[in-house]
Amino acid sequence: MEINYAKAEFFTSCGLTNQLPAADRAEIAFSGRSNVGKSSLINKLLNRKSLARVSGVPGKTVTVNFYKVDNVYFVDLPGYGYAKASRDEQRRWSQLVDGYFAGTRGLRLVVQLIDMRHKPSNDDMMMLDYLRQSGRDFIIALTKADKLKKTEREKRRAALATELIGYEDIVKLELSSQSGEGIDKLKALIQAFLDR
Ligand SMILES: Nc1nc2c(ncn2[C@@H]2O[C@H](COP(=O)(O)OP(=O)(O)OP(=O)(O)O)[C@@H](O)[C@H]2O)c(=O)[nH]1
Ligand SMILES: [Mg+2]
Repeated sequence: MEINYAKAEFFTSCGLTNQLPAADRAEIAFSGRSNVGKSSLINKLLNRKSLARVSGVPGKTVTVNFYKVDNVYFVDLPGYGYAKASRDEQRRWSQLVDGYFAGTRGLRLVVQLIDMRHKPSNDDMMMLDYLRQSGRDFIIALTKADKLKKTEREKRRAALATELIGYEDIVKLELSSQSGEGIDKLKALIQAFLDR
């Protein structure tokens, strides 16, 4: 069944694993470092200006946010790698994310966001490794592509081929929540994983 993106609403925000909603439907999760564009991408997919809160202050809230999109949950995972996060906040992040992935949930696909402009951070590489080890299906969304001029983009594309060594088999999509580039392709992929 084709997802009806017009039927979208905020569902719940969880700061603790025991607050996660019942795993009663398929889920698509969005993961990536703080400020990479997770909330912006969710808003773009849902064609809503500010359903998912776009952060002015990154790394402030460590929560897993659930959106109900038709009969699927879109899950906005807390961003990692925020330089100013305290140890306490980092611990809360790990517990929450581990708790989310450890649960028996209807997770169909993780969209792992990486800023196309920069070399993936150590945290990005750790997250990719974590996803690979977990055996989850995931794809890589290269965000903020609109910020790169044509030649810069070609350079970054070539560099990423070596920076993301070991992930040649993973689908990579160049995206922009600003211009809308790649959004239809991402929707088609999400649909394919839901229909599998
Ligand atoms: N130019 C451009 N800016 C973007 C894009 N996506 C996000 N941004 C900007 O990047 C900043 C962070 O975006 P968010 O969507 O809040 O990022 P996030 O990953 O949800 O951040 P956290 O919630 O802190 O983890 C905002 O200023 C956005 O406007 C994009 O595709 N292009
Ligand atoms: Mg966000």
